[in-house]
Amino acid sequence: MTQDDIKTLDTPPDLGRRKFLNTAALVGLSGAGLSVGLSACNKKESAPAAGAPSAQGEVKGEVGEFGKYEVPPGQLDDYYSFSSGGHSGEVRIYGIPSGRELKRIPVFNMDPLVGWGITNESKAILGTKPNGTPKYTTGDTHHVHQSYTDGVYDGKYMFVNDKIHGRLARIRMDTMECDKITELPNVQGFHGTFTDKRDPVDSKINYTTRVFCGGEFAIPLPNDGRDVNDPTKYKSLFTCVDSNTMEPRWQVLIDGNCDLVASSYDGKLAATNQYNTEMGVHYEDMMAAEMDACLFFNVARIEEAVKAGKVTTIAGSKVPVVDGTRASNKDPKTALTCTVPIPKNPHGVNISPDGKYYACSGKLSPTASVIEHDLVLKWFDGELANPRDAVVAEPEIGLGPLHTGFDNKGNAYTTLFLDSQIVKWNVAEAIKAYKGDKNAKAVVDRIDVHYQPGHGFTSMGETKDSDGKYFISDNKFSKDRFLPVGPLHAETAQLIDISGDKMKLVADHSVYSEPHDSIIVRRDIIKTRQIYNMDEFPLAVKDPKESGVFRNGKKVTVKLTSQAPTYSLREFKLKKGDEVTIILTNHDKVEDLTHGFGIPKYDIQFIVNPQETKSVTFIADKPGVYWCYCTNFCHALHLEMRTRMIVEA
Ligand code: K7E
Ligand code: CUA
Ligand code: CA
Repeated sequence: MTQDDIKTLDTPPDLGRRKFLNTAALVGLSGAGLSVGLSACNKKESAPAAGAPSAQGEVKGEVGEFGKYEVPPGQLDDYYSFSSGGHSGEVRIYGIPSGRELKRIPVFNMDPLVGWGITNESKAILGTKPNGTPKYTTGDTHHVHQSYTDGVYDGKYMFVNDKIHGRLARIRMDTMECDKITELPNVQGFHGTFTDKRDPVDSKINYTTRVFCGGEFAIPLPNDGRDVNDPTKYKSLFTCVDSNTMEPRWQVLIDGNCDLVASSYDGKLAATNQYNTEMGVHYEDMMAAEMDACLFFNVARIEEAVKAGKVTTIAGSKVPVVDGTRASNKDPKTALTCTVPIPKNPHGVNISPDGKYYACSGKLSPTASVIEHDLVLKWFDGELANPRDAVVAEPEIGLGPLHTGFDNKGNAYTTLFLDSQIVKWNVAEAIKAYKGDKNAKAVVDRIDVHYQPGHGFTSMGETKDSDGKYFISDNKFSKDRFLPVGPLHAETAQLIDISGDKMKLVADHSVYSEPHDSIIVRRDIIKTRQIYNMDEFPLAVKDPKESGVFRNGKKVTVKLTSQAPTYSLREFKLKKGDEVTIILTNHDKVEDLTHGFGIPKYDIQFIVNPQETKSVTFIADKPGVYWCYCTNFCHALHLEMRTRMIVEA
């Protein structure tokens, strides 16, 4: 910053900018020969024309109608949106309706800011190779869902899958940090996941105990080089993970593949759509059949079978596996699974908030199939001969239907990938039409989105408390909607007001690739902590006086604390070849007072939040002086917050 820059800060910046923008907008209009537009513009007292930059503080006319969706400076959003970040491997948190990005939670990726994949604590969660580096450094998060108590989010945990390496992560909602990661045995392409919404077996337990996980890619089991050329030996597994221990409880061997997963509100069923009932290993083969399926799992029967020991195991894993293949589950009275035929290559299965219906869309069919929960249960009781009769509606809704969200008035909102639209349709009307009522009309409204939507979801729509206020369309392409930033475009999460009869597009939120799937959660459900408790960390350096260098042969422990704007050690000495563990405890108790710790040339960087302890281990293989400095701006003397690491030759 030069002295000139500092001087310009004295003039209120808004005033100058506003003047400039108004003039520029007018010049732009007259330059284009739009004299009519210009006079209209004058009447509205400089309301910005479409395409012209709008000046701060002058939202009027067309822009003004969106005012009620704006969150003024200093005010808070009504909802959180928790979003999987796709192949970034992380989870993001946004405020809704503003679209403000509030946080990124590193999960399956590396993150130098917080030190994820760098600190010993994060590596213990991620798992490591024998050389101490993280086992995997890539991740692909697809679906986020929170823990439930009796059908509504309880604010305890969030779960997210990693498609690429078949892992499930748990995020604590009080700190919004990942605390456990489980790798599912014998699963490749772990795609859909859903927490159960109540315990199906013990009626006294209302809270989430299970997380269901669908394996998408069928592989030889075990996948150790045998049977690679025999596709008939390829199978998928549907896994249940205990949400408390994060250990896999059981797996179900199935034909075909799992894709998305849904769980029922009574805890009795879990469902997965199957697009590859053909068991094709080549692209064309997966589209050969006219009908694929939605596969239902009878959770109580599976758990009984596991208890009774009717299980096998697959080499390399101790997790009990039950047989859910079609050939072994023909008798409804004993079946663990029920196959409901659904038109061509469905994608997405979602349950309505009243717990009655699943919507499963045929990606290559313009339909959404409505499956009645109670009729699937009837099939399991032997009272419904044909599982296809559990389908009670199949409205034609548009091209490329994928995912469905629900409001609190019986309407469904489905993303249409090929049509680039959201279609609103009424479930009860669709059922009437399916029964032959000529006057029934399923489709209520349509709205264009920009462009090619993937997931779409309603506010609180995955809970009994669905409130019918907002829908977000997570789009796969943004093309011309934002300032160009090179070949990799921003992606869009478009906010739609669904509270009225007509859907109304109210905001384009730009998102860094990729806004894969999200949930919108009422803010009162989330209760976070502002600081840690020092006692939670076994390694905590509780008193700055405990600081120092502690040597045990070549193994050296350096203990230090931070308190703005200093570290407890001004310097510390090591010898070349030492295996060093640095333990840093942040003694600041002030909300938001985070410090960092970076060591040049040693590739170490992490932060410690108030009252938090973190550690790193490395070999001091480079002699010299290394200024370890605070990376997180914390104090007027932040730049002075350093300690000197001296590595003696
Ligand atoms: Cu949720 Cu894309 Cu992973 Cu549909 S899947 S879009
Ligand atoms: Cu401590 Cu910057
Ligand atoms: Ca198919």
